[in-house]
Parts: sequence; C-alpha cells; structure tokens
Amino acid sequence: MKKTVIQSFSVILLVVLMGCKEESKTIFTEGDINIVPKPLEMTFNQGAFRFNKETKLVAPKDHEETLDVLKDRFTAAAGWDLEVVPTAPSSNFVLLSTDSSLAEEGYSLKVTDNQVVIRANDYNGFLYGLETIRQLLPVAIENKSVVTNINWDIPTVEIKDSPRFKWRGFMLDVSRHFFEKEYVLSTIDQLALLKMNTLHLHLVDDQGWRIEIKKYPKLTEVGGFRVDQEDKPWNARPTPDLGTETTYGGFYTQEDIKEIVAYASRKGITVVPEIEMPAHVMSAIAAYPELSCFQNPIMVPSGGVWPITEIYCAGKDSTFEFLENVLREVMELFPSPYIHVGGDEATKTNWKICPDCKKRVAAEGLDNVEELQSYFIQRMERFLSSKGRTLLGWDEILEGGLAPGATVMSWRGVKGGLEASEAGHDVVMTPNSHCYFDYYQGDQDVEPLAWGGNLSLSKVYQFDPVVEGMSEQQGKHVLGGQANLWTEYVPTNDQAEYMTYPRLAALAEAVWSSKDNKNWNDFSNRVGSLFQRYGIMGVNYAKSVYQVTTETTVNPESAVISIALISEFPGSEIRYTLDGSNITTTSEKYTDPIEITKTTTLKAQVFKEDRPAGALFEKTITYHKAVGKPVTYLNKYHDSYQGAKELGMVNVVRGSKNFHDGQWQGWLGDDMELVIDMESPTEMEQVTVGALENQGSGIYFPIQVEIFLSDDGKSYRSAGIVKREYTANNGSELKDFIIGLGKQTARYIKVKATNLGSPPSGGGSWMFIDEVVVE
Ligand code: TNX
Repeated sequence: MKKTVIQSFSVILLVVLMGCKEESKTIFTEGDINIVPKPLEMTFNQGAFRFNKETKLVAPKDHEETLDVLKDRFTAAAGWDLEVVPTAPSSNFVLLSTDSSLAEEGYSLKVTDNQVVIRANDYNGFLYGLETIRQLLPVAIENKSVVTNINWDIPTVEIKDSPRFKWRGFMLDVSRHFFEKEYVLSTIDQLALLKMNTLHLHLVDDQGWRIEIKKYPKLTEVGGFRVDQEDKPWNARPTPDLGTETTYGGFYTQEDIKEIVAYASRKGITVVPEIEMPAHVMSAIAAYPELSCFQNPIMVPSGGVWPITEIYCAGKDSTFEFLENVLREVMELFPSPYIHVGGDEATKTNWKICPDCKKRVAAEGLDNVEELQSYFIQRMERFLSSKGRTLLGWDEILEGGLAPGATVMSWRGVKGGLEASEAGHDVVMTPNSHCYFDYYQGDQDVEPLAWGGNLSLSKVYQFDPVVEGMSEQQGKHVLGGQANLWTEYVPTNDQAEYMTYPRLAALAEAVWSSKDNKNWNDFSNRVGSLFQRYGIMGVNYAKSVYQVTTETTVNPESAVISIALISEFPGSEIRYTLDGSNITTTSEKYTDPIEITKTTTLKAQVFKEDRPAGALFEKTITYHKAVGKPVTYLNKYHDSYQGAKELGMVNVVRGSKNFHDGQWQGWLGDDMELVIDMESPTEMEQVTVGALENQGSGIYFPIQVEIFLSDDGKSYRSAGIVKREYTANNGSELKDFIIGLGKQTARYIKVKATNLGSPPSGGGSWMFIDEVVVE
C-alpha cells in the first residue's frame, strides 16, 4: 500500500517535472536578426531570452499602456495575458526605464538570458524599443489567433538606436478614392511597426472633401460625393451634368477624426491634416460656388481634371473667412504643430480676369497672379501662426515669394527643398523621383495600372532627404522625408497596400537609419522577415521585387545577342528555359548571360526555397535579319530619348510601356527617318516597326510608316506603307506597324515614320519607336 503511494507520487512528480522542463532555447546567429529599419548600433551576444506566460512587463508610472504593443501581440498569438507590474521581479521580465541621457525618440535595449531592459527618454523611444522586440520575436508573433509549438525566444542583443530624421512620414490621399476609417487605422499600425511618426492625410481635393466641418455641412454632403464612374479610366471620366446623382464617396465625421488622431497618438504618430488651397478644391466649390471667382455651379469631378482652373477666389474676403473657419475646426481636431494647406498646381487664369482678384492685385501692389498666390498663402500663414501652428505647403508656395515661417514639402524633385532650405526655411523632402508610391514598382507590362513613372524598391531605398548640393546649414533645415500615396489609380484597400508595402519599409530605413548603416544587400536579406510578417498579417504587399528583368547587348560583329537576367535582390536564384517549356525547380539555374542567335522564347523566374517567388517573365525575342547592322539616321532621335543609340533599332530589345525604360527613341514633333545597311543584298518579306502610345504623356503613334528599298543606297523605291489615323486612347499601348513586302531583295532599307505633329488636345507630339524588325 505504502509503496504504491510513493510510486504514484513519484509518477506525479515526474509528470510535473516533465511539464516544467524547458526545451533548450533557440540558438541564434546574427543573420537571424532582421530589424527594419536597421538600428544604429547593435551587438549580438550568444544566448536567448525566452518569453513565457509568467514573464512580467514592468513599467514606470503612466507607461503601463505603452507596453500594449507587446502585451497585445502575446495575447493574440500566444494566448497569454502578460501581467503589467510596477516593480521588477528577480528575473523573467521586460522593464521600461527612463533615461534622460537618451536622444529624442531614441532607445536602448539590452536583452540577457533572464531579462529585457528598454531605456528611453520619451514615449516614442519606449514604443520603438518594444517594436524592436516584436521584430526580434519569431514572425508568428504577428498572428491574430493563438499559435502553439512556438518558442517565443529573442536573441540576447544590445541595441542603441535613434532616428536620423524627426519627420518620418507617409501621406495617404483619401480624396481621389475614399478609404474607410478602419483602413486608416491599419495604416497607422503599419507605420508604427516601421518606427514612422507622421501620417499626412490629404483630406481635400477636387474629387472629394473628406472631413466633416460643422459650420459648412455641404462640404461633405455635396463635396464628399461624386458621380460613380469607377468603371472608366481616371482621365476618361466626363464631367457629369449638373444634378446627376452622386453615389461614390464618403468622409470622416469629427468623431472618426478624433478616433484616428487618438489611435495614432498612442502609436507615437502625429496626424497632419492637409486642407488644400487655392486649387484642388472643386469639391468645395461644388458645395459652395460662391468660393470661386465666377460662382458658376459645378459638379464634383469623378476623375482627372487638368489644368485646374476652378479655384478659390483670392479677391473676396469671404473666401478667407471661410478658410479660417474651416481651419479653426481642423485645429480643434488635430493637435499637429503643422497644418498643411496644399498650394500646388493652381492655374490662375480666372484670377487674371476676376474683378475681385484684379482689385486685390492692385490694392496689395502685386505684380502678377503668382504674387497673388503668395499673398493668399501668406495670409493663411499669418492666421495659422497666430494660433501657434506652422504652415506647411507643397513647393509651389515658393512661387511669388515664400511666407515667412512656412515649411515646404518638396515634391517636384528636390529643387524646392534646396531653395527653401537655402532661404532658411524648414523642409520635408518628398521628391516624386523617390517618394511617389503611386508610380509603378516593377515591369509596367505586368503591374496593375498606376500613375506612370517608375519607382522600384531599391530606388526608394536610395532616397536621402539631405540631397547633394545642400550645405551643412541647409541640411539642418531638412526635417526628414515622406512617401506619398496619391490614389487616382488606387481604388481599393488591397491596391493601396500593394502600392505601399514593402516600399514603405525601404523608405522607413531611408529616414531612420544612419547613412553608414544603409546597405541594399543587407536590407534585401532583412526585409524577407518583414515579408513573412506581412503575409501573416494579411497585408497585400507587392512581390514585384522578385520580377526578372533583362539587360540585352548585341555584338555588331557576330550579331550574337547576349541577355543578362537580373533580379532586384542580389544573388537571387533565377531559373529559365529557352524552348517555351514551363519553369520548374529543375530548370536551368541562371549564372551567366545567355547567348541567342535565333528567335527564342525566354521564360525566367526568381525562386526562393524551391518555390517561385515572383511573376513569370516571358518574352519571345525575335531574332531578325537586321540585328547589329549599321543604322544611319537621316533625322535623329531627340536627346532626351536616345534608347540604345546606334544599335537601338536593331538590338532585338523591345521597349515596355514604361517609356523611360531606356529602349525608346523619341521624336518630338518631327519624323523618324533612318537607313539600315544590310551589308549585302538580302531577301526580305516584311518590316515591323514598334511604337508606343501614351497620350496622357503626349506620346502618339505614327500616322504612317513607309518602307523604301535600295540596292545602292542612292535611289530608293517605295516598297510598302501602312497608315493609321489618330484615335483618342486613354491607356498606354504598344503596337507593331507591320509592312509586308512580298519577297524582295535589297541592301538598303529606309524607314520613315510620320509624326502626328499637332495633337487635338494641344501640346507637343512625341513619337516613340523601339525596333525595326526585318524578316
Ligand atoms: C501631383 S504632388 C500632385 C497630385 C497628384 C500627383 C500624382 C502634388 C502636390 N500634386 O495632385 O495626385 O501628382 O502623382
């Protein structure tokens, strides 16, 4: 009997001991640490700290909620309710401790085998320490429901970290397409993960007024909605008739705004409101036509408007009264020290003829309407600064004289930033070259429709807010940088995420990490862990960085084409086939440029861990008789679009819909005329001339392509012609002009493509050609 008791007791003991027995902790290597943005300094020590459900979170008074970043993650992913306590136990805790020697928003993090200590001097510092811990944890910590069999271990590290810039921003345009409050909140979460601290909401534009203003209810009742033409391309949406029912839109109530601002503040993020003026305000004028010069009733446009001539009247005092009243309510809602007033892209034709504006120009002794815009902004600046706020505006506010005390957001490249900082103004750098997330991030032929322009992940990564040519003094005026997501071509949450991530991660590193710590190779290794987190969180991030691109060269002597396969991430595994067959894990691995001497279908794809990681690249390269042959231009291409120069038309490389891709030769207003010397009498059946049309960018198909043949290079005979009439075209389109020749033999081929010359919409007429294929 006694024996049995002892026996069963020891069985129980054994079970209990087994239950307690810790599996050994994860053995980390430095390569397992994938923090984005890269911390300033880090030392990695062998070892690990393990979270379990007994781990205590220790916060100084008033910092209990700061710990939610971590606490909420463990509740969701581990099912633990970690206890927050005021004093540290002997081990197994995460402690927040104030350290006044640390920089603004900086933190230090020390992880040992049995404790984690974060030191900081402000709220954001603590948050960022916690976000770093989150990124040290297994990616499974991002799960929204409990996952089992995970060791919640983090490596023992010592980190000292602080941001390079204090403005680390992201702009969301909620006017062109409306994004529900929930989407804005989820954006705030993503910004916090990347230690970004500013969300700029573009609340007003022609196509929608998105913030409730109690004094002017029609701003949202009328200005918040437009005729639904979402089925048509943005720039092909006709102006609706007055009175047509408006069903597309939405707006944030003041309660919504309060919630957004409070939520952001808990995540260390300031929300900067943008209330556009004097242009990009047709939504306001549709609601209150008296705000414009001629007070004509208008509808909220459903799509693109250019140029923007319906703008606020700068002559009537009532305009300013209205704006001050609007801004009063805005300032009540947004504690942000900065209020953005837009200021961009005003076409001031009405101001030139409006009696009130003319009076204002005379009374104020202004020279022109540019100065009237400057008057407008200066007047608003005086109002804002009297309320203790700083006016922020797009770089157009420099024109006609910059308001004292104004801060400039430089978007048309970096010029505005250079100029304003030179004049002693603060600037936020957001050049469209590196910060416009409405641009394409990969091959335009496979990416979803976007604004134009090209901005790959690596290009964003190269962004440096302090630009070449800035003195040290100017550099001090650079508050930081910001990415902008304009949403003309971004109708859904999914699409917004696609355009934003992972480019936001690259931008975050550009504005947080020290210059010395920036390294594309290193980032490309680290960002993979973020991709996994996005995957778990259900964020629709783009995988465009895994697309294969090619670089083709032609050897004019041998007429051998050599194709290099490139992936944005260095060292990626690329597999390919040349016979049209599908790519599998056993397809040839790419090492050196591929040589081709006949028409070939090339398929290629980036692989990661034995699985395709990005879109399939597939192109048939038409090898033809003119490859590498000498080309003489009778009328040369424009300096701005030289393509691949002398060999550009006979290098088999075709242009893409991205007219900046370096393959297109352009002619502005004039015709292309060139001669290919086949070097010996050659039999041929057809000539194909490749062209691009993108009318939005002023590029038009030729209206005629004619081929002439000659045996001596002196006398030519017309051998074939195709004509094509101008037709309106809203997209970007590639087209081959094919001229059949029957069977003819000649040595010289003259190709003449006729430029449209004068487009119906006015402006210049570009003609873009990428190749002359001779078969
Ligand atoms: C220019 S950036 C604009 C926006 C457009 C954007 C499209 C700026 C101040 N104005 O209104 O949405 O280009 O890329």
